[in-house]
Amino acid sequence: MEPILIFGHKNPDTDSICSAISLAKLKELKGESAQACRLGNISKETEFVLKSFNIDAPKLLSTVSAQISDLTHIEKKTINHKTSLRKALEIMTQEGFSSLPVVNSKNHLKGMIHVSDIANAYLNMDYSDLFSKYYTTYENLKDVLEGEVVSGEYPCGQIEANLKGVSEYRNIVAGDIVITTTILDSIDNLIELGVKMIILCCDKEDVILPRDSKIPVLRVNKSLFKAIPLISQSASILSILNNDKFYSFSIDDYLTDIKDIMKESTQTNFPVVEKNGEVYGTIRTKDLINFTRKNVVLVDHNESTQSVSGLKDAKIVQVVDHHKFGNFETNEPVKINAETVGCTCTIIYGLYKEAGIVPPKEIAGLMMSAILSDTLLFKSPTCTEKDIQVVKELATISGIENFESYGMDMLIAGTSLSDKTPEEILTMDQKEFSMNGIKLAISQVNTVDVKGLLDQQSALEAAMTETNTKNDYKLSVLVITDIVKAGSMLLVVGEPTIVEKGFHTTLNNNTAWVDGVVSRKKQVVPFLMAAAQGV
Ligand SMILES: [Mn+2]
Repeated sequence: MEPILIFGHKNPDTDSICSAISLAKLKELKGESAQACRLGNISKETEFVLKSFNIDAPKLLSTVSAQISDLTHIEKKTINHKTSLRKALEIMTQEGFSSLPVVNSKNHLKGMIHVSDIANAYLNMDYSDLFSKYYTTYENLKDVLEGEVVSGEYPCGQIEANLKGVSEYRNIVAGDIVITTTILDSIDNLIELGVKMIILCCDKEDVILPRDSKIPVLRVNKSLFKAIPLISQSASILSILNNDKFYSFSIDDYLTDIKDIMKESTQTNFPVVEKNGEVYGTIRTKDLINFTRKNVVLVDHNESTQSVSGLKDAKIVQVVDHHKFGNFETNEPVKINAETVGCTCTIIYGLYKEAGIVPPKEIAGLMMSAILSDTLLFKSPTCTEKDIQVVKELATISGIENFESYGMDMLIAGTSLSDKTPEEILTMDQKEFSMNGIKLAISQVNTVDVKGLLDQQSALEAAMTETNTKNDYKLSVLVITDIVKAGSMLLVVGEPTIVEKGFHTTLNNNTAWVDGVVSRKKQVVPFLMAAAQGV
C-alpha cells in the first residue's frame, strides 16, 4: 500500500513542516503508512527547529498528479529478442496485439515489433542465405520444426552455417546444415563430407541412422515443402528489428504529460520502463482512464491554490487546519480536524492525546516550536489559552523547560541577517517614493534583534548616504521592525524633518523607536505623506 502523503502549504512555514512530520509520526505509531512532505524550501527558522531536534527535512513534493505507476491496468507482455518470428506472431495474434516491446535477456528495451514487420520478413526471406542474414538459434530451429534429435548431440546458441538442400549435392561442403529425406539420400555420405547437422524429413519408422553418431540428426515429421518455410520462421525477432523511432515512457511519468503524446502519435502500444531500466509493460490510450488516486492529508491549509499541483488527481482523506476554509471541495467524504487555535500543531497534539499516544521527545519539540512560531511566543492575537497549555506540556515531554528562551533563539535564527551585507539589508525590501516633490527611499527589515542590527549602524548609514547621492534622494529611511515587540526602530539618513514631524518625535543619533508601527504601507507612508504636505 502506498503511504498517505501529508503536507502543509506552499512556501512552508515552521507549522506546515512540523505538522506534516508530527502527523505522519502519529499515523506511523498507529500502524498506518504515512509520509511527511513539503511543498517548498525550508525557511531559516524551520532549519533551526529541525537541527535542534535532529530531524531531517521532509521529502520535497512537486505534484500529486497521477503517474503511470498509478494505472490500474498495465499490460505486462513483452517479447524476448531471441524469440522466433513464428513464436512472436503466435503470441501477438493469440493475445490481440498489433505491436509489442522487444527486450533482451536483462529485460531491457531493444525496440518495438509490429505484426506487419513479421509479415514483411516472411515475404522477403530466402532460405539459402537464411542463417547468414538472419540471427537464429538452434533452439528456435528445433522449436519451429517440432524436431526430434535422433542422433548426435544437438548444438545450442546462434546458428553459423549455410543451409543447403540435398538436391544441391555438388555444392555441399563441410560445415553446412543439410535438409534431406531418407528415401533418396545416403546420410553416411553427408557425414563423410563433414556437414554440421542433418535435418531429416521423414516418418519415425523410416529413419536410417548413420554409422557415426556424432553428427546431430534432427528428425522432422514433415515433408520438405512444409519444413523449408518453417525454417525461415525460426529467425529471431532480433534479426528483423528496425531502428524506427518510437515513444517509451518511464513508470514515474505523469499522465498529464504523456496524454497528448499518446493521442497525437500513430503508435498504439507504448512501452513503460522501470527505474532500473527493465521493461515494466505497455500501455494504450484507453488504459489512462483508470488509476489509483494518491491519498493525501492537508495540514495547515485547505485552499487548493495554496496546495500541491495535481491535487484534483488525489484523494484528500483528511484536513487538519486552523485557517478559514475557502475554495475547499472534495469528491469523497473527508475527515476534518479544525479548531480556532493559534497553530495546527496544537490540534495535532490533541490527536496524539485522543489516540492515547505520548509523542516522542523530538516530535514534541517540533510541535512546541511550531506553536511558538505561529503565535510569536504567545504575543499574536491568534494565540489561545489552549496553545499556551499545549506548549507547556510539550516543553516537559521534549525536555526544553525554558521554552521562552528557546523560542526567542528560534525567531532570531529565522530573521537572521548575519549573512547579509549592509547594502543587501538596505535593498532586500526597498521602495522609492515621491512626496510633495521630496524623493526618498523606505526600506524595511523584520528582526527580533534590533540591537544586533544596530551594531552595524555606521556601515548601514554609509550605504544609505551612498544611495541618497546616487539616486538624488533627500533621505533614506530604514524601518527595522521588531516582530516580537511589535514596533519599529527608524534609522534615518538625510533631511530628517518629515520623519520627525510625521511621528512627532526627535531623532537621537539618527534613530527613533516608534511603538506599534509594523506596516510600512499603513503606518509609515501615510504619516510621512502628511508631514511632507506641510514642509
Ligand atoms: Mn499555521
